[in-house]
Amino acid sequence: MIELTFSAETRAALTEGRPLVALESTIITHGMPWPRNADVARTVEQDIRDAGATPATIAVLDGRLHVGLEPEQITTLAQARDVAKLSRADLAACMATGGTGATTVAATMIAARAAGIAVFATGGIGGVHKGAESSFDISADLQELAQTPVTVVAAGAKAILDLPKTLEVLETLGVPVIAYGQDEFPAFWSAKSSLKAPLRMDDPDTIARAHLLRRDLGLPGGQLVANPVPEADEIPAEALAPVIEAAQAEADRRGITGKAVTPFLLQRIFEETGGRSLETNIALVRNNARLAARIARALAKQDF
Ligand code: PSU
Ligand code: MN
Repeated sequence: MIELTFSAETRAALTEGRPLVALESTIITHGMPWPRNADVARTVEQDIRDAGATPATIAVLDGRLHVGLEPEQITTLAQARDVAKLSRADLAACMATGGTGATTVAATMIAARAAGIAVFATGGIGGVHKGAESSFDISADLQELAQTPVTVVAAGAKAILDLPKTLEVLETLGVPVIAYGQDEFPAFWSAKSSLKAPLRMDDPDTIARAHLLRRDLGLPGGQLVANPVPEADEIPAEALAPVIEAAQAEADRRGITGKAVTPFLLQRIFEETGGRSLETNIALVRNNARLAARIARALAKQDF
């Protein structure tokens, strides 16, 4: 078994069988600017505590895989430069070389599973990028959802992605995509996408039950819970579409590829919306953290 490094808080919760929620760290290092990123990381952790669960932010620090970070480790990571963005392909390599890296959805799922944490909250998952028919840019997050048994709460997939293709790939991979409390698949900054989600659930207990039933059926993989951003915080899809299109065109022009694409687009959209996209991003991550905590509690208390 892999050796994990726990924070005092996560170690106590795991020992006592209390509900935990995993959190990724790429959103801190590559998704939001300093110093707001450190602030948000701490606030989201507190949201989870307030909702009755224990947060476990995941990252690789000097080669060690941490499950739960101490407050000063979050601060250090949030302002570190040249932190690697780790997915399934490079998690072990970073550890082998004693490096420091932030975990994406895929790598966070791997670490959560290793630690015995079943629920994970993030902003949005990676997916099929626009133009994937020529670039082949499909996030490893989708494959991970197909093979690692963690329930991931996200605000859908980012509108910078090709959402219909993302849903098609998730269907092919057998990943349950569950819209929370509405029929439509949410589009990250917007609550609606005009695409119908394959599944809908309206309470944490049902989501927890489905998680356990998949396990009992011997099915690999997790579930994607698509939780719409609260309406008061959303940016309507129409307002965002031209901004996204311009950012994507610039990325193409500048030849930006691979794992640099998502951080580049997020940064450009942040600039072009005068920072409004960041406020929406923060609101939806907090909303997802609260729902994830409720699902984790439902899982911990019930023996379905
Ligand atoms: N959600 C956010 N901000 C982010 C990400 C998600 O609100 O920065 C990150 C996640 O870590 C996700 C990654 O796994 O973007 C996807 O990157 P890629 O498209 O390169 O797979
Ligand atoms: Mn990619």
